[in-house]
Amino acid sequence: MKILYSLLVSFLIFNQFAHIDAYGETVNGYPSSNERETFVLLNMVRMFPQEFKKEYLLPQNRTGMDLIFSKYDATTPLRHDFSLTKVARAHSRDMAVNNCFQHNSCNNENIWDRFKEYEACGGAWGENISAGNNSPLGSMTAFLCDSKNGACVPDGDDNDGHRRNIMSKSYASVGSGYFYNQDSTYRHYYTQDFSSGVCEDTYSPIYSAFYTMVDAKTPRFIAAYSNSTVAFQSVSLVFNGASHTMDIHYGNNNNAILTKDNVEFEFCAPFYFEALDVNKNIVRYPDEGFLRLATNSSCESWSENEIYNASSKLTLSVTLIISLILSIFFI
Ligand SMILES: *[C@@H]1O[C@H](CO)[C@@H](O)[C@H](O)[C@H]1NC(C)=O
Ligand SMILES: *[C@@H]1O[C@H](CO)[C@@H](O)[C@H](O)[C@H]1NC(C)=O
Ligand SMILES: *[C@@H]1O[C@H](CO)[C@@H](O)[C@H](O)[C@H]1NC(C)=O
Ligand SMILES: *[C@@H]1O[C@H](CO)[C@@H](O)[C@H](O)[C@H]1NC(C)=O
Ligand SMILES: CC(=O)N[C@H]1CO[C@H](CO)[C@@H](O)[C@@H]1O
Repeated sequence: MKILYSLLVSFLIFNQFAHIDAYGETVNGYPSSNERETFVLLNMVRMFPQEFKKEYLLPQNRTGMDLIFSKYDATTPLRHDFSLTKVARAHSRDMAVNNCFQHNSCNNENIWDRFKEYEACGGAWGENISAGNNSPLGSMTAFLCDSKNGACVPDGDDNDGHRRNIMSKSYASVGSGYFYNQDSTYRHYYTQDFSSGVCEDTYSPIYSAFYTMVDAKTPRFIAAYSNSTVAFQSVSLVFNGASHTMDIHYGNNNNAILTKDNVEFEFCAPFYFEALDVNKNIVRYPDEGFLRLATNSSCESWSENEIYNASSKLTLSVTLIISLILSIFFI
């Protein structure tokens, strides 16, 4: 009996932590849907700044938009990092709940002390915060514009700190945090936390992949693929069980932003991405489980099963607690 329950407990514990070595899953609610969208947009901007500017910035016709990216070159995509996502979410939450807007915590705890509490593998850190935007794309535009007196400032201006952080070649990983509180001054709070280090040893040529909402009912699926030696042959979106080949939107088979439009909207539908490389290896993103077309909080951005089961996490935790109690009882 004792051995049986001990085995059960270690299996369940192993199962709960197994995701941490994989890439692209959600662990304990990190990252959320909004945070995934910000992450894929970040890599889109870093890998193809000129193309992003032409497609998403210039049509907004704001003064100074044409001066953006006159100096900053395209650079490598960033990897997702859980500890950075946690510190970023914690800060967005702090600002939303305690209603402040600053880099230090609302109780004035120093920003870098907050980083040290969560993350220990970076030599250089940076943080961008924005508030009040109701979409990740809106928040990204505000960061890239770095507006002063109503006009976007040029690259290299004293006021271009957000854009400089986003394009910095010193960073290797990022976490984006988002928190909403309708009773706070700006309601939507975004934090991007960057690090020169990579805490988790998880490599995938698909650095990030998700979707952005073109309008309330129109998703555009986006995948960022990068490997200078191993090109992809094709990248697919498998949406609701049906496979769709994605198009190279920017770049080439070694370094690309791929997109898929015109997939019929279905709330909470499961999907994942799959790259077939020239060596015939298949890379799945996320490694395990399914992403979700989650336009509101009643559907999480990732689930272990294709058939969404909001209660499955709770069931697992309850089983774990019961088996722990039982194993203590039997020791
Ligand atoms: C951009 O805005 C300016 C002034 O606000 C306007 O004169 C111009 O026609 C606009 N251009 C486009 C392409 O919309
Ligand atoms: C490209 O992919 C190969 C095989 O997965 C991997 O060993 C290599 O480190 C990757 N190279 C780069 C530059 O990411
Ligand atoms: C979320 O969106 C779905 C589909 O539009 C809708 O049926 C559901 O009521 C929404 N839930 C919340 C909490 O807004
Ligand atoms: C969802 O959870 C319930 C309750 O634990 C379980 O009975 C059911 O089999 C689960 N369904 C799926 C599809 O995982
Ligand atoms: C901590 C940090 O890197 N903050 C930067 C975020 O962006 C602003 C731009 O307004 C810079 O001034 C900060 O240094």
